[in-house]
Amino acid sequence: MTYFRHKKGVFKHQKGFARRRVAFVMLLVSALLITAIVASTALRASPPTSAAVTPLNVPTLIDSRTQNGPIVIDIKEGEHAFYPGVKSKTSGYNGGYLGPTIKMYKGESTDISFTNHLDEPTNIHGHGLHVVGKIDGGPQNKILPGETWNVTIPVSQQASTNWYHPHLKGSTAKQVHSGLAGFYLIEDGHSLSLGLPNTYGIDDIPLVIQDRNFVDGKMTPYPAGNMPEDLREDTLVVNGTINPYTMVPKSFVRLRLLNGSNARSYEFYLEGEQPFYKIATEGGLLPSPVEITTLKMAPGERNDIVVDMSVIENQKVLARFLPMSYNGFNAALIPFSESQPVLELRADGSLEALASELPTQLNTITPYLEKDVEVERVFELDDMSINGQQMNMKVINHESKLGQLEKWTIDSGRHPFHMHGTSFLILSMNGNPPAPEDQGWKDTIYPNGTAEILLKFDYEAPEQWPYMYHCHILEHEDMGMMGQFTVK
Ligand SMILES: [Cu+2]
Repeated sequence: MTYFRHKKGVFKHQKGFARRRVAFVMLLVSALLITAIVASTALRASPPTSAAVTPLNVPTLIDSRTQNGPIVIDIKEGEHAFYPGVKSKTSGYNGGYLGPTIKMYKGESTDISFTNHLDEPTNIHGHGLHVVGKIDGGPQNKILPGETWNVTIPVSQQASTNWYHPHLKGSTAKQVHSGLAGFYLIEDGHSLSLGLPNTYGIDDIPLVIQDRNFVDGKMTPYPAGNMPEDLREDTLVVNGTINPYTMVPKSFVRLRLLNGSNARSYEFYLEGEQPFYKIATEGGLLPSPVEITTLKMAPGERNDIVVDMSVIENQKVLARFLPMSYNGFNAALIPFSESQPVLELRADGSLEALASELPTQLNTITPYLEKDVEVERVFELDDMSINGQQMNMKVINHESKLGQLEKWTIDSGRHPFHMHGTSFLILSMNGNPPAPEDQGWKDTIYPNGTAEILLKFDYEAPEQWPYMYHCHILEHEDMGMMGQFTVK
């Protein structure tokens, strides 16, 4: 088995069958496309309504302000019951699957001590953090079995929803799939003064969305041997629970959505296409809440949304499984899955309604101006490489200057693009200005075409500890769809 990577719309096939297979697929496309559209339409009309029976698993909260000494995180193999009573072999941080949510504050430092109890190297990347290369946790930064990585994170960025996960070249996909992922939440004085829902697990709920396969209730382990082109599985898993519910106050409820899947993109919506509010992108709060009815998210992206639970008893959050590209040709090549439940919110009048109003002003974002751009770079993602090059640990692909405004044109095709060390603002998406809900700070983007972004780097990343840019389909990243750069 080999992987054929010379065309967009990559698929797996046997050597020697390329031409015949392509012709066969081309013949199938129109029929499948029609089927897919019909299926999609039908699914939109009838979302899943099966009652949720499992209480939502909410990761343990570790608040950095309550710690005496470093936060201790043990990285280890374990077990986790996705379905009640059926245990799967998994990995986790301080537990069987996923890890604690670590809350940090702007202007303060957080000490964390990560010990690797696995029988293979791992590392910890702070996805979304604005920190120097050495703390960022790129592939150079290995934690060998038995070793401890002590890190002090100086938090200088605004309130935002970020996450930590392994980032070793070649084993990121497998390790994240096994359960290694957790939230870093950052708050600041402003975010805490707004009156947004922020009671953890009650009206401020982190949700990591993943897809997994199960046989007899047990999670299928990551495929051994040949890595799949990209791993898309059939069952939606939310914080390690399937079809969960949670009790919430009769008020506004904040959901911090993280697409922590290896390769799948989703479109989130409420049952009946009820409106909800998007209040934050990856790097911080939006200027104002933006009312939307659907929200697409690629791997690595985070968005905070607010659902009004003041007048309804029950609200289901659902997700459509998106094809490889949001639109077009590839749609027919990937089996369409039905919409699946993310979370059932059940209003409980006995819980104190903490956030009865949603502020109309959330944040001030001073836009970067295109006229101030000093350097332009282009990133073409194709053929499992970026600008025709695959990741080479010994090659620095470019050098950025501290504080210099850069414009990056990202011709990403079907690949979500992420860079380390900073947040960017979108200048254009496929030739259009960003929609209001996309006019926030981001670090991961899936334009499904071409985007222009503006960004600058405020922290150093020398040759020993460079920053990465890469496709956030983890299999693609592991196969080399990644580059590295310094900031000085
Ligand atoms: Cu990719």
